[in-house]
Parts: sequence; C-alpha cells; structure tokens
Amino acid sequence: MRDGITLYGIATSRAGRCLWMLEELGVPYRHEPIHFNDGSTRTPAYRALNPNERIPTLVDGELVLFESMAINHYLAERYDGGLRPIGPKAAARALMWSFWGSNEVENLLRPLLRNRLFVPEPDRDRALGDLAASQLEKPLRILDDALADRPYLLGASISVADLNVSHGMFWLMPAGVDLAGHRHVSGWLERLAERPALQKTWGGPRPTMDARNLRPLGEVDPRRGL
Ligand SMILES: N[C@@H](CCC(=O)N[C@@H](CS)C(=O)NCC(=O)O)C(=O)O
Repeated sequence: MRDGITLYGIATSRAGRCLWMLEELGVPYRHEPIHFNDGSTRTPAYRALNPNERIPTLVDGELVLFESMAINHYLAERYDGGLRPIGPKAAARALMWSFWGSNEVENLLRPLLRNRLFVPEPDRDRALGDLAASQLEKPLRILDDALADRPYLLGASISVADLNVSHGMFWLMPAGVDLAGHRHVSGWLERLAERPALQKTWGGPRPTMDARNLRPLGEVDPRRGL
C-alpha cells in the first residue's frame, strides 16, 4: 500500500467534491484522474478498491473509502483545517445535510443534468428534465429557508456540509434552473464559488464541462452516475 493520500476520479465528477475538500485542507495528495466513462473503473485493480466501479475513491494509507460525501467527512475529521463540525450536535447536523443532499438533491440532479446537459441533444428526454426541475423546487425552498439567517449551513462558518450539499448544485444555472426565487441559495452558491480551493478544481471561475462526460441515454440505470 502506497503512503499518503490518493484520490481517484476526474474533477468533473463527484470526485470534484473531494478534490475541493483536499484543496481546502491544503494536505498533500496524489490525484489519479480516471474517468467513469472509458472503462478505467472496471479494471481488476480499481475494482479491488471500489467494487461499485464508480469514482471517487480515496486511499489514505491502509484506509480505502468510496462515497464522496463520506470521504469528505473523513477528511474534515482527520485533517481538520476548519471544516470539521465541532461537537456531536454540529457533527450530526453536518451528517443530516449530507444525507439530505444525497437523497433529496442528487437524486434529482441526475435526471436534470443528464437530460439538459450531459446527454447528447437528440437523446435527451425533455419531460424528465422538466419534471426533475419542478421536483427540485421543494428541496431548494427548504435549503433557502435554512440559509435565511446564516451564511453557511451550520452557522457562521463554512463546513463539510456546505461542500457536500453545494457541489452538484453549481450546475443548476447552466441547466436552466432559475434561482431568482431562492436568493439565499444563490447567495450561498456565489460565496462558495469564490473559494480559491474550488476554483482550483474547476481550473477557473466557473464549473467546466468535460465532453467525455456525455453518455448516450440508452443505458439508463438509475443507480449510475451522470
Ligand atoms: N454516491 C456516489 C456516487 C458515485 C458516482 O455515481 N460516480 C459517478 C461519476 S459522478 C460514476 O462513477 N459513474 C460511473 C457509473 O455509474 O458507471 C458518490 O457520491 O461517490
């Protein structure tokens, strides 16, 4: 087993969430930018690390982790750097927001982004994209209410919860979701988008699109990534 931290997965995937965390923490790491769409996740060596055949995977010495949000909770706890929730109540709230982001937002981001951005135009199912956009209104309202009296999800300062919940949401505007009715959410996303650590993972001030992320709609498997 190699010493130190290795993060597998291209930045324009959920691995970007963990790269953002690593950059925020300023810990040294090795990046293996493997793609989810070219067979790199289906090799025996990679499958031994992540039997789900997905990215990201984190290796830190003897520890091997999958699930991007769990990786970020580990990194925040292990390397601190100010993103770790302090105390059991804050830790529980951070977990609550991460599970919520995964269940209430990412499940809808997948059909939204597939059918508005990440699937070649002729293969898009417009109705599915529109349905996901309308279903997102409820979680957006909940998030907007939560952020009405605080700049970050846990209060005055940024934490792992903000990284986990916001990461995929930077694609909402490119996907045509109007955030005008959710000004606390849009202000929060703008604040987070200014973070140099995040911009480093994007390679600039806005999230970038990797054309290799395009995949045909044919092989729809609800458990698959974008
Ligand atoms: N819940 C997992 C999802 C991982 C995931 O679906 N990753 C996508 C890329 S964003 C992937 O590897 N997809 C490949 C596939 O589903 O075959 C996480 O957050 O780590």
